[in-house]
Amino acid sequence: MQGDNGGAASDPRLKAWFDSVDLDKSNSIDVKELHRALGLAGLEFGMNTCALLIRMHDTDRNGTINFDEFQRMHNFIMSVRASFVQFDRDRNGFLDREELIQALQLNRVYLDRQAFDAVFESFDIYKRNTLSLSDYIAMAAFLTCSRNMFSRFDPYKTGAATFNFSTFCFAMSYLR
Ligand SMILES: [Ca+2]
Ligand SMILES: [Ca+2]
Repeated sequence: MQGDNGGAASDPRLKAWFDSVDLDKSNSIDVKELHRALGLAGLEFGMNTCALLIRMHDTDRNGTINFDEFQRMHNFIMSVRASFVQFDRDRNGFLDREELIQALQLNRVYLDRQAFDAVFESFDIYKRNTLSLSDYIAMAAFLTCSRNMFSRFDPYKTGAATFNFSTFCFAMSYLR
């Protein structure tokens, strides 16, 4: 589920899109600009998800997205979208639970059934028992950030970590 950042030459169409998204011409994209732009692109995200997408790509940690960071965000979204299309076998624009399990396995995300159901239900906000592309991208961002945050608490990759209340709140504040 990670977007790939090959450092390829930038796409002039992507730069044109970035400039059109950057309404106040600050050379950076803030959460409101991102929310509006993704909505225009048909991706309906809550502000929290837009903020999470910014946090996970904000390499210089200034709270906004410059063009380099934007390219990596774009790559992430496109790679998640490609996996959505691949697993939406009946092409109805939604992933059901079985399709989602396969998609996660391909991305080497292994959750037990209780955790899988909890994650699925938290992103199936309209209780349709399926995930739309927007839901799926939001979930992929959450899982990618969860994995990154977990690995900070499991530096030797034992598969387990210990949290106290402070470190748990620290981790959760990055993910909300
Ligand atoms: Ca801006
Ligand atoms: Ca930044």
